[in-house]
Amino acid sequence: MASAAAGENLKINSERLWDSLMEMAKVGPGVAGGCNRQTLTDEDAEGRKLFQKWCEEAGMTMGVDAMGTMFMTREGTDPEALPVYVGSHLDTQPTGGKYDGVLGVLGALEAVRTMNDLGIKTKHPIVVTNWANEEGARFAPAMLASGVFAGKHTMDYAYARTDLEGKTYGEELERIGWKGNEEVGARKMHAYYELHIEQGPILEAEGKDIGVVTHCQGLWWLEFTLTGKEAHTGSTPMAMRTNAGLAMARILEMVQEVAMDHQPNAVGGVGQMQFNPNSRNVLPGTVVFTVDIRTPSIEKLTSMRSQIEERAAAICDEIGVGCSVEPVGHFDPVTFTPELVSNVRNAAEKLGYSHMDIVSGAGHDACWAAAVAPTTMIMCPCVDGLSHNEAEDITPEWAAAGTDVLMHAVLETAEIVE
Ligand code: HGY
Ligand code: MN
Ligand code: MN
Repeated sequence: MASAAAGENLKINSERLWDSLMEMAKVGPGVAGGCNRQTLTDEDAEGRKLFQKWCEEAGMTMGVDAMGTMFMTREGTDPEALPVYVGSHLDTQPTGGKYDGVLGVLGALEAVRTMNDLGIKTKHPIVVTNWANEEGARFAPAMLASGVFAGKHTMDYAYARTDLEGKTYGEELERIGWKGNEEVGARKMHAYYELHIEQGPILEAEGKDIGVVTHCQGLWWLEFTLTGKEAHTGSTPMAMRTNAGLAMARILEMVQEVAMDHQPNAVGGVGQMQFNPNSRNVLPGTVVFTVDIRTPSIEKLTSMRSQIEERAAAICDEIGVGCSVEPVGHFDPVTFTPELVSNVRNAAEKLGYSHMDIVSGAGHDACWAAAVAPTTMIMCPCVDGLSHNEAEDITPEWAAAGTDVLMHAVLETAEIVE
């Protein structure tokens, strides 16, 4: 089949893409229509095998690194040329959606499938990538494997991360049989592209098909451990209590206040908390929770963190509760590579898709890829901006538009060979 000229408005096979998304969604199903395919679980292993099968059917060869990240290579014509990497993640939140991360991985696969259909050759190889443990839901921090790849975390730190049952990343990676032999970060990238659902309301509200992602907001995950005194919730007089639960409640309220004081474009909240001993009639001895704060402004990020830590210490002093804080996740605001951002914008223009520049609210593996290679992202809308919820939803048209733009931007960088 004649290879297509770069200028032609090539389109991917949207039915095939949608079928693959629906097929992958059956692996590690949730209880309300979404997915529970948490990293390094048996469900994750099953999803990896399905992805490997599809990629090998598309003529790609697999490499796996020691963090379990999967690299599926489509050869280029110039073996000396560094590859263009394109991907995202297949792991999900415990009550995740069908598209967060998955669209980026299977969209990249669909782009390769379409290149195969059209007999397109590229100078640079193309590597479709499934980053391990993007979510950080089971093993904090988020984007752990891409963080090791970018030299932000050591392998020892990563392997020692534990889930709520005390299992370590290293043990679980061995158990599911996906510990690869490649040195993490040894691969060099010519460029990295990532397609992702927006996970926010802007594109849908503005009626835009494509988000041209120029930046990603920065983040701190601050894990607080508050130490109170276990005591009977019934017979202990109020004046005699050292109540870590009360301190936690006041800190949560304060985090909300600090985030609102830093508007616009700042967020703060808590998603995970453990009471110990977590018994209905025992005041907690310890309360452990992680504060998640984010903003595109490095000044605001620094200011929010210091205000929250100072005010939390004062709250705990007043109640007589011990307070320790450990940062368990961080990246500064990211600026993506202008040349690649232009490729995305030009592709959307050429294909006739409405588009707007956008800053990513969520963190992505692209945030760490940007530390080691020219990098950018493409976003598609999601219904009501909802994500990290089993009701997460997109339309086949949004999925196809995002994947069309991804393919064109990748081809621009990978250079079609006539
Ligand atoms: O936390 C995040 O932003 C991403 O979903 N891991
Ligand atoms: Mn994601
Ligand atoms: Mn996510």
